[in-house]
Parts: sequence; structure tokens; C-alpha cells
Amino acid sequence: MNGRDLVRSVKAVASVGAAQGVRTVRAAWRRRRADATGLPARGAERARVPGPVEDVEPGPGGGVVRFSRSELRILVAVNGAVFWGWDGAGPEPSYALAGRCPEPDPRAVLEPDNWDGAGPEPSYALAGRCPEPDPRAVLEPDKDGGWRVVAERVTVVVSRHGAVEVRTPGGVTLRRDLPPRWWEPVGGGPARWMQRSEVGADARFFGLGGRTSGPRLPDGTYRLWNSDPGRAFTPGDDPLYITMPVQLVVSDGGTHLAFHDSSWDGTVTLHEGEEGAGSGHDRAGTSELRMDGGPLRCWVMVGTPARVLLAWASLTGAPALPPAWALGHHHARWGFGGEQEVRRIVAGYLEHRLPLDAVHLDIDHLDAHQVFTVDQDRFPKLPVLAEELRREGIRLVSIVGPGVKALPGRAVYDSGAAEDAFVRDASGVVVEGVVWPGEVVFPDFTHARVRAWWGALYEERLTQGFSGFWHDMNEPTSFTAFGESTLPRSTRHSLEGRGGDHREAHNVYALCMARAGFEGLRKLAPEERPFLFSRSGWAGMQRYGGTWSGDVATGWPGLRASLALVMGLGLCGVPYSGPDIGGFDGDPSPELYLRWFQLGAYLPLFRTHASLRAGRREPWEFGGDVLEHARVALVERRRLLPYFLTLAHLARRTGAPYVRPLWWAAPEERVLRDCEDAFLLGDSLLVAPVLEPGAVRRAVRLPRGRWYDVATGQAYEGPGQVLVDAPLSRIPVFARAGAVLPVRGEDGGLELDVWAPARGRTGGGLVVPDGGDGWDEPEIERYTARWRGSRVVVERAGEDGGGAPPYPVRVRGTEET
Ligand code: NBV
Repeated sequence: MNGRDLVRSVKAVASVGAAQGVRTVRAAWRRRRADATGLPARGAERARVPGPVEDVEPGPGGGVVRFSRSELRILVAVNGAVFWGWDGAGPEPSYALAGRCPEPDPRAVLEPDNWDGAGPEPSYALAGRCPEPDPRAVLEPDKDGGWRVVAERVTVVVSRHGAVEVRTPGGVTLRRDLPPRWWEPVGGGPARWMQRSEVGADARFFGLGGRTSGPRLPDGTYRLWNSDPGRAFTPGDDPLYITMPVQLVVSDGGTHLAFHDSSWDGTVTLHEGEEGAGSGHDRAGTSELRMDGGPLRCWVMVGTPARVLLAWASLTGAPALPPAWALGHHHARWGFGGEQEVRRIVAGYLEHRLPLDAVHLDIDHLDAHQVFTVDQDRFPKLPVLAEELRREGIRLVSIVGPGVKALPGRAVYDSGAAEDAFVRDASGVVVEGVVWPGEVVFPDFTHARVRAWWGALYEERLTQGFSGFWHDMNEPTSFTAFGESTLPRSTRHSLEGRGGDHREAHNVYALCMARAGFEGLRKLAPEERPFLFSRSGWAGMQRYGGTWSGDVATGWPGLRASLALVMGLGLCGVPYSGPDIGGFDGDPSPELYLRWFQLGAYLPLFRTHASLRAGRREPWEFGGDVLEHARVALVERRRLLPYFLTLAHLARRTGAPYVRPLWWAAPEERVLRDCEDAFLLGDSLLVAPVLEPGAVRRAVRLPRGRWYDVATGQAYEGPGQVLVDAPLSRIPVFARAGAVLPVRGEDGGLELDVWAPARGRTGGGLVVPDGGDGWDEPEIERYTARWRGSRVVVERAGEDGGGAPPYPVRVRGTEET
């Protein structure tokens, strides 16, 4: 143990109490022992590169290129997605893709997202099919002894030594992956590998999962290992709970997404390029990926951002559609203490006329912190409380952690033990870690049988009256006095029968837990869409639900990080997330709380939450002004609910996140790539939160076109930067000229908010009406808005020539012509 470990260990002991502290010391030693004997010793390694090309074997969508010391498989799919894999790696098995190949979902219908300029797509179900090779994509000789595959949307060129270039149909190189290098243990075992890639000198990197310092990722090294930082995090803390080898790269030449499908520990080092100011000496941007193991294989998707996210969702699965109530306001707290306090909070919301849709119960409602139990003293009649809340239109959401108290005689433990559900070390002993209940064991969610067992346990939660689930501590975290706060790397996992250890299973543990919960709920309550969000996860997690920020630190930097996380995750295909409003750990000033609240009102998961020891988070605890302004934000969120629901449906059908960076529809506008303090909410709104103390005005960068300040009705012309009022009562929000937005009218019915198009232009919008919380897939309604004389007329677009919308319409902005 070194000095730093010792300090951490003392701190850990102090923060968790003496008994728990002793457990964490014991667990740390156990982990160290398990790994000392259970992992192969690191011995001599042999380095290898592919060597020169020798021959090729054409196949569907591409083929295999053989080099003297490796081979490269290339496949271009019909939707233009490119796959390549070294050393015989194919697309499967893959946790990112899993769940996609069996049974196509007949209700998942792909809809072209015309509103972002992506043209019509061939119709394939997002979560439905393995990517078909493009029959027209053939391997042919290229210059200098290389090979290439030319397809409609992309060209892939393989050099004589194994560099892989992805080019647009116009011939612009978007990415050049240099020949990889492997280090193989002489005695056998998984090889480490490294690959450097080059992108345009002007390119910007986004993604890599949930990162605090984005959404544009600054130069630096990012680790790919899901981690609980162990304390509230601030910008720069890295890695966090969700890491993904997914990068979205935006450059003048086009946008592309690259996904290196290996779940092992690794790092990505990013360096933006530099342009040589016309001298012709540009320096390319670089990404260097180093992995401790796993297949060296990659998917690359090119096109507009909308098209890239569509291809990504068709590969890894459509985002789960949250029930409508989950798009409302949630109030959570660690430490409600008991039923009476929950009632008091709910009464506060009602009394202050503040909309509330869900209350979350944290670990303090459990019996001694044990999963799937209830503390009967504090919550003696949970189903009654749940029913009472339900009558007020408020749902209950439960925390669920993976650690099961290791105590024979407890129902969950006993049934899990009977099922042989818990992970073991290399010598066959069940691994014990430490979490809230004390010593715990961990289910192996990489085993289908274990997932089925776990999924059935949610029945107890449903019986208690819970409607939604909040997966926590699933990196997985196990408290430790020193070293890594997770399972021993030597821990054995099924990995769907292939067998392996925690080095490979760690990053997909939470993804598999989410699958277990989701599939269990589908069986237990088949009529309702499950609502689940998970702290940790990996590529593909959107199939089962969303996520949240985790323990973001109270403070202005934490507020900024909240937005970075939500935007970055959306670009990795996880559209539903949001922060702990007010931050997790401290006492926000009224101003900070309010600004966080105002931002949260425009993010998919709109939830106030805080730690046991943190200050209050109820809107009425910060004085009359804050209460008034928070009410405005809450009421506006409720008014926008039909718009949020439409965005949720569009995310499901097209992969487009609700929250998008400003460059989404104009990636060629360079200044937009660097804009991190505002975002687009769908196609129609632009939200400019206040992220600094004391600000009552702020500069807002507007993309091309006319934008209306929704509070004042004032029109602004983009592209450009404008200075607008941002009084404490609101944050600036703009509507795109021509937008048709579904909103909730005073009587609860649907209405259309329309913003006049600029003269001589037309506008429009999509509406997906609420089809209930079941599995109905309501049809998309399309509306157009156009000038007729001095009026703006809104019509439903349809095969039968259109007609008046079946909803009341309110047109604004007509006086601005
Ligand atoms: O369950 C308690 C907390 C929870 O409130 C929070 O949202 C999670 O991110 N949980 C972490 C465990 C303990 C954190 C110190």
C-alpha cells in the first residue's frame, strides 16, 4: 500500500463507519489475493504488426485482405456502415449489438428524419436486423498494392501495410486508421493492442460516453473503464460511470462515428489537429487507442449527424421509449427518512401548485440497505402510499443496486445461491465485496439464466407499488480501503457461455443488469413500457433505458458538467439523461439551484436529487422568488410535455437525441462546433442556460435562419451571436422560424404552437401524439406552416392532400415581417 492508498483508506474508513471500514480493508486484501493467483502473470511480450499485404478473398460487402502476419475483414453494410476487424474478428459476439439479431420488433419502424436534411432511408427496423452486407460493395485493387471497397455512401481504402481509410463518396478522407500493433504474451493469452487514427486538421471530437469536460473533448487521455469516482465529481474528473469506445468526429469533410467494439480496459488519447493557415502544412487530428485486450474491430458510420446517429441506432438498438410520466418532473432524495416525509414533500408540491410526476426512494427505504426489501418501520405501508400518490398522478421509482447481502436466510441471497447466480473467483469461491448492506455478492448478469432470475425479482418492487427503476452502484462498485473500487479483475463471468473474467465483463456489467431488469419488467408487466435508468452502462444501453449524471458536485462547474454529460451521451446514442438538480452533495445558493432547475426543465430527465448530507432541494426552500421562477420552469416543462414525448418517439425511430449540440444541423459551421453553453432541443428550440453566477444577460450563438426569443417574441437572424436578457425569472429559449410544436393546452389537450416562417419560406414540424404507456406506436403527424397573404396557415401533410390540424393552433411571430 503506498501513501496515497493509505490516505484513501483512512478516509474511506472515516466516511463509512468503523465496521464498514474494517470490511473494506478485508475486501481490498481479498481482491488483491484473488488477482495475485487468478490472473496470468505479465511476462514477456512479442510485438506484431500486420506486415505487407499478400492476397485477398472477396466476400459479401467486401471480403478479407490477408497480410503476412494478420488478416483484415471488411464489410460495408447496406446502410453504409463500415465494419472492419483484424485477426479474424467479426461483428459478433458483441454486447453493443446484442439483442438486435433475434426477433425483429414488428412495431419498430424506421422513419426518415427529413427535418435534418437526412434523405429517406431504406426501411429497416432500428432494433431489428443484423446489418446486411451491401451486395454492390466489392473489393477491388487500388494503387500501390492496396485494395478498396467502393460503395454508394462510402469508400474504404486499405493500404499495402494495413492502414484503413474511410472516404466520403466525394473522395474526402474522414479517417485514416494506421496499421495496428499488438503485444502478445509469449506464453499465450489476450494481446494488448494499439491503434492510431488520423482525422481532419479541423476535426472536433465528441463522445466517449459520459465525460465532464465536453461535449467537445479537449486534448488529453480518457480512460475506458467504468468508474465510481467515490465522491461528487467536478469537470475534469475522469473516467466516470459510463465509458464507451465511441467517438463522434465532426469536420469540414463530414461527420463520422467510430466504435471500437472491445469492452476491455483501455485509453484514448485525443489531439486536435492544426491548420497551417493556408501554408498547406496542416497537422491532422489524432486519436490513439490502447486496449488491454479484446478484438480489434471497428464500425465507422459517415454522413450528416442525423444519418450517423440513425446508423448507430440501427446497429446498437433503438432507444427505449420512456412512459409519458417519466418526461415530467421527478423529486428524489437520499434520506427521506420515512413515509411521513415523503407525504410532506408531496403535499408541499401540491400546496405550492408545482407539477410533480414522480418521487424516487433511495437506499434508505430498504431494510438495512438490502435490495428488493422495504424497511417496515419507516415505510410500513408502501403499497398504500404508492396508491395514494398514484391518485395524484405521481409515480414511485425505486433504487436498485446489484450487490446482494451475503447472508444465508435472506430470500434474495438464498434464491440467487440456489441459482448459482453469484460471480466466483478463479478458484471457484464466490466473490464477496462491500456495499451499503455490508458484505455482498454480485450476480453474473452476463449469464442469461442469471438475468432471468434477477428480472423476476422486480415482482416484489411492482407489488410494493413502484413504477420505475433507478440502477445504482453498478459499475460495479465495491467499497475498498485501497486499490480499485470494483470486483477483482480475475472474477469469472459467463459472458454468454464463452467464459472470461472481469477484465472483459466489467464495462458491460451494468448494460447486462439493465437488460435483466428491462426483460424482467417486460414479462412481469407486459402492458407497460418499463422505465429504467442506470448509472453505469456501455454502448447499446439505450435499448433498456436512460441514465443520469451520477454524483455531480454542487457548484457552478458541476452545472456546466451536467450539460456536457447529457449532450455527450446523446451523441453516443443514449438520449435520455439528466443531472441531479442542485448538485448531489452540497448546499446550492438560491441562484445556483434556480439556474440548475431552469436548465433541467429542458433536459430529458428532469430530477431534483441530493445526498443524505446535502441541503434541501424543494423549490420552496430557497425563498419566494426562486419558488416563483421554479414554478414557471415546471409549468413550462409540463406545457412542453407533448413536444418531449414527440422527441422521445423520434429518438426511438431515428436515434436522434432530444438534446443536440448547435452544430447538429450545420456541422460545416465551424464556430458552432465549439459552442458548449447552448443546445438544440429537437429541431424547434434552442436553449441557452445560464451557467455563470450573477449573469442576467448572456451571449447566444445562433445557427443560420431566423430565431424568436420565446419570452419576448423578438426575432433574430442567424448565423451570428446575439446578446439577450436572461433575468433570474427565465433562461433564454429560442424557437426556429417555421417551427410547429405540440404543447399541452390549459385544458390538458394538445395544441400547436407555431412560429411564423420568414417571408417566402415554409416551415413545419412533427407530432407524435400520446399513445399511452403501453406499446402502441402512434403514427407521426406532419404539419406544414406557410404564409398565405398576411396569415400563416398550418396544415396537416398527408396523402389525401392535407387539411386543418385537429388541434387548436396559436401562431406567433407574424408581426415580425
Ligand atoms: O444510494 C445513495 C446514492 C444515490 O443517492 C446517488 O444518486 C448515487 O449516485 N448512491 C450513489 C450511493 C452512494 C453515494 C455516495
